[in-house]
Amino acid sequence: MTKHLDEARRILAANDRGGYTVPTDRLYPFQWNWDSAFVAMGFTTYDIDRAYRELERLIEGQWGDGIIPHIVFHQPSDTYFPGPGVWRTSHTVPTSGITQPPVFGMALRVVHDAAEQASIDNARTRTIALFEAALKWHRWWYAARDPDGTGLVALLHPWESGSDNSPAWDIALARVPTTTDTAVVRKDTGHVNADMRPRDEDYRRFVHLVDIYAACGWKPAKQWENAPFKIAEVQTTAILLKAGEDLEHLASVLGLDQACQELAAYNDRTRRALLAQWRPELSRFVSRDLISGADIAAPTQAGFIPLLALDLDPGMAGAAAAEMRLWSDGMKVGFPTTKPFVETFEPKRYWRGPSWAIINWLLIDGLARNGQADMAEALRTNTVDAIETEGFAEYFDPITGEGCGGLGFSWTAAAYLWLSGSMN
Ligand code: 9WN
Repeated sequence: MTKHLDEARRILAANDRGGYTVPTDRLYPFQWNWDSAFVAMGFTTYDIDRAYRELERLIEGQWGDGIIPHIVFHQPSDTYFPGPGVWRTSHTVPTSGITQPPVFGMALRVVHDAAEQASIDNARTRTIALFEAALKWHRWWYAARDPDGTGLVALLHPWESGSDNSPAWDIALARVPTTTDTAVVRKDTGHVNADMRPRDEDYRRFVHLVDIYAACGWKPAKQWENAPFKIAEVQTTAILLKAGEDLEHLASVLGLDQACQELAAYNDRTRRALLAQWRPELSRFVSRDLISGADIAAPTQAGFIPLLALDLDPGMAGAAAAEMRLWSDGMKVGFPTTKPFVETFEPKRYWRGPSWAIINWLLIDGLARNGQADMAEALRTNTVDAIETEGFAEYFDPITGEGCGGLGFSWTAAAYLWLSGSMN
């Protein structure tokens, strides 16, 4: 184990670009939003100052309206597409114009608690500055991505989910044209096998959406009006709620009473809305396509992520756990991001089946929260074993256990530090 812990720390050091961590060299040469939040939690196991730095560098990319974009282009690099020229945003530190799951608030609580325990200097001041940024971002989520006040937040681009080519988007994305005036010059397939990546057609639709939002001047209200892809999404909403709970807790321990009340109100509404997305006949939660008005029934991991943020009654929790067990049965590495052997399941293609350590991390916490300690522990040891066997791969083929995608991956290292640690 020590050997692997050392290796995990070496990977984070190798991917350090000056206070922020790239997901992996060349394939992802910038700072990614939710990657950095997981990485910050990994850092708390041995370097709390560096954990704070990771979050502080990320908010250098925050815009005046509160969004923390999904990529911060701190330094130029030509090994990734699409770069700043395609995004056409106007922030001083170049950034993309869309966002990613708000794990940030969860990470901030973890970092703050560790700093308090270790009596780190300036912890309160550093936490408060990051807390203000997080609160602004949560306000942005509700204003920009839930203007009707439903309690569920919507994604306008598959990249915002972090699960880019999930089968959950197939129907909605098929409505998005493949036309674009932007030259689509993919770089990813020069680094990893094309069979493991989203398809060319997906990329053309991804870029079409970027074109539309750039033409809206990245103004949230205009984007909302013009978006051809709009999904009220349960994985992101659950993460927003869990992060909202963690921020509410921080506001309370820091004595920020008004913020505490504001967050409690957001959280209460979202809790009710998320719970209403449970479908007993499927034993999981479902997202809604806001363009067609239809439930998204595609069986993906997103349907179980709400366990992270809700306290389900034992009947519901048991049903979700039983369904998860069915999906994991016979898999070498859990938890598959698409239900095995349905038509859309592809065990090596990115978010269409493979197991990801950070998704497992969220599911482990969700299972533990909902009285499924044995299952949580089984998934934790399975994830740790997979990494020890195959290394710090981007993700794993659930059937064979093979490590796939990029190697020396930061969030896999962070997940290992966290999941293998005695502190949890
Ligand atoms: C687009 C960095 C990111 C992750 C996402 C993952 C992948 C980017 C891409 O890599 O997305 O954001 O170009 O494929 O899907 O979850 O944050 O690791």
